[in-house]
Amino acid sequence: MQRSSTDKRHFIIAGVLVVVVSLALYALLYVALPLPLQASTQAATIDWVFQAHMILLSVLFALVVVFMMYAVVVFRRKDGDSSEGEHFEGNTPLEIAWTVLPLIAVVIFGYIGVTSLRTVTAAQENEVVVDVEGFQWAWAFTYPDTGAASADLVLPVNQPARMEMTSRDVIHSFWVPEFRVKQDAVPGQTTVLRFTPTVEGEYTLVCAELCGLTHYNMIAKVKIVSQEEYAQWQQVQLAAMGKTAATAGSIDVAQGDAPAVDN
Ligand SMILES: [Cu+2]
Repeated sequence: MQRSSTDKRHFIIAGVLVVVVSLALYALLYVALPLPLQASTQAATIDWVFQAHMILLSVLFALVVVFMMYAVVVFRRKDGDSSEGEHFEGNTPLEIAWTVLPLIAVVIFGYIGVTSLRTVTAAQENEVVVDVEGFQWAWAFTYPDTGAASADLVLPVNQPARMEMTSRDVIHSFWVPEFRVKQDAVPGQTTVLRFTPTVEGEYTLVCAELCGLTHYNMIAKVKIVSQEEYAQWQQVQLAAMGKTAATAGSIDVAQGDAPAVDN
């Protein structure tokens, strides 16, 4: 009886320490590893999944390290004690717990991953389509709706965008950290990346796939602007290319149907 009540006390103390260390570690990670600006609707979903994993990591770290350090410190050999430790074998409830609980955690996180991926990649109405071509070591953007072409990626705020991507040479990867989503551009294939920018401003598109000598400098400017500025920019691009909006086809996507913003 005496024995089991002491065991219980050890478990309660270690349990409280696990909770405290988990919270402290998560707070530390949250402060020490701040995420970039959240500038797309997809970013909110991805950040939620990311933070859920950070919480899980904090708890797992605390669970392992607290019990280990507690045993090392509290059950250390006392001075003058040269006796052998107690021998014991097996603990069925504990073994069931450490098999079933991780299994449940894996299934829950698998479910969260699949549903979040479906949300992030879902097709949306009124998408601005941009053909993106990656090549060693730059990016080219063309707008099939108007025929405009640019070395900068310009998109209207709060309107879903769909990148139809390919590569001229080797595999590249389209990544704007503030939008969170990332997708490879593969020679001979068209890959698709969707995001809805939510904050006007200038961002940097970086290649996230090691692709050769100046991979580090394979960047492009991304400008998220209002619908009006976007329409104007399209006109300017077309004028510079010797086309007009009238001959280049419809520019209504940009000007007319301003999207119903639902974010
Ligand atoms: Cu690249």
